Amino acid sequence: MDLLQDLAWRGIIYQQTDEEGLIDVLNTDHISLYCGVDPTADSMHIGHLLPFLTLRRFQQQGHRPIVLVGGATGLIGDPSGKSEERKLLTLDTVQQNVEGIKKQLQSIFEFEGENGAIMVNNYDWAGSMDVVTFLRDIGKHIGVNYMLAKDTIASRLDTGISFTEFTYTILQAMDFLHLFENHKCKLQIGGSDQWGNITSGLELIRKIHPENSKAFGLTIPLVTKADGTKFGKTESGAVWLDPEKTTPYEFYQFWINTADADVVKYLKIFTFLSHEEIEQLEKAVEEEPHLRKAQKVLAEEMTRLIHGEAALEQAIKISAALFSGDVKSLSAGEIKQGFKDVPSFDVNADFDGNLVDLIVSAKISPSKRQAREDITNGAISINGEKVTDSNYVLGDADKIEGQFTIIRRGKKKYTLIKY
Ligand code: 383
Repeated sequence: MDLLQDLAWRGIIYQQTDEEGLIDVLNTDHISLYCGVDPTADSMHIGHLLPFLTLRRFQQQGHRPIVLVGGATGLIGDPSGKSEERKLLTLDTVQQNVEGIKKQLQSIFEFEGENGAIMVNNYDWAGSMDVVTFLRDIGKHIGVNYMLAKDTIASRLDTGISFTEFTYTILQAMDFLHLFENHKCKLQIGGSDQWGNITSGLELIRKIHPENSKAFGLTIPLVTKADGTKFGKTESGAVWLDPEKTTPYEFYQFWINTADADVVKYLKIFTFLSHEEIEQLEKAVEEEPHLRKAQKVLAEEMTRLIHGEAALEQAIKISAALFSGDVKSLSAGEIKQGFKDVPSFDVNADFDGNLVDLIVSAKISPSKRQAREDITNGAISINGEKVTDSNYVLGDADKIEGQFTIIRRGKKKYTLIKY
């Protein structure tokens, strides 16, 4: 099975220009291909992952990926999929964001070797282009009627679109042209929202190089969930690749919580597992869904890919500790990850260790009386161990690395005490 067949099997292809042509080119040659990301934040989230993982599939087959960070386009704002004009980011913010995103992309690709990835920033060519050159050499080739017909622009004509955002698609087209001319880049891939921008590039290449304009576009479907809710969102917002924003434990949990109805699809599009391995897991979902084998493998593969082996081991350890309630074995760093969304309480400097007082001030039990009752009833545990003495005084041994005590009331209600 060749690369495009594999992509089709995985469900990674949505739209394509000239399918036959691309098959021909890939069969005869190794190519360079690209995908871009705009630095609208200092981190990517899992919504960005799929096109870049797809670039990696091409790299594994000997092709050269070009990853483009939009230092220039990020200053303009892609109207695709947006119903309102974007707020401009400052030059400083965009430059900081570029650095964050570059670091993340660096960890996803191999930059050494014959088909090592290349990282480019469109600010390097678009940032200094003068307006007269832009209008004469680029703008002259793109018809306004052609632009108005694009979904992303047509859908904004009622509510309004600035000339700035209207022009965005030409900037992205210029990138494709630049990479076509300077890196022999023949293919641009992106999410389905990028179809209009990708085809603008092909239009520009065709106009400027009519004799030799073999270039292609391919889009990837939007990742959907069987229950109709939006993929990649949790109660606390987007799932970021930056471990400071979404800890590796949270990242792992996100994938573990995949529904049975989605998990095989996600294994296909997000992981590099073989067809056989995925088919085995598909069987496991059908025959023994309660074991959640497929979810575990998905979570492991993704966490290892983005955060590395050590962070994965930690995420598994934290998950097991939270599941069994045996939290004593966790380090302070692991507690920070695992208890990020749990209510917490900072003790005062004059706190004398009295458990009943602590439970009341941390709002674990509503009154002293109730607190004593909860303790004697065995409803309270400290760092995973039941405490039934209502006169208990917390000591240093109850402070994990001098920083935390985990108090649990009942089965699940955790509170993180911080010193
Ligand atoms: C800029 C200049 C180029 C080529 C691409 C770009 C960025 C592009 C864009 N992409 C999205 C982004 O940056 O806005 N105009 O957030 C997302 N991508 C990828 C994928 C996706 C798209 O980075 O569908 C999801 O992640 O294409 O929304 O020369």
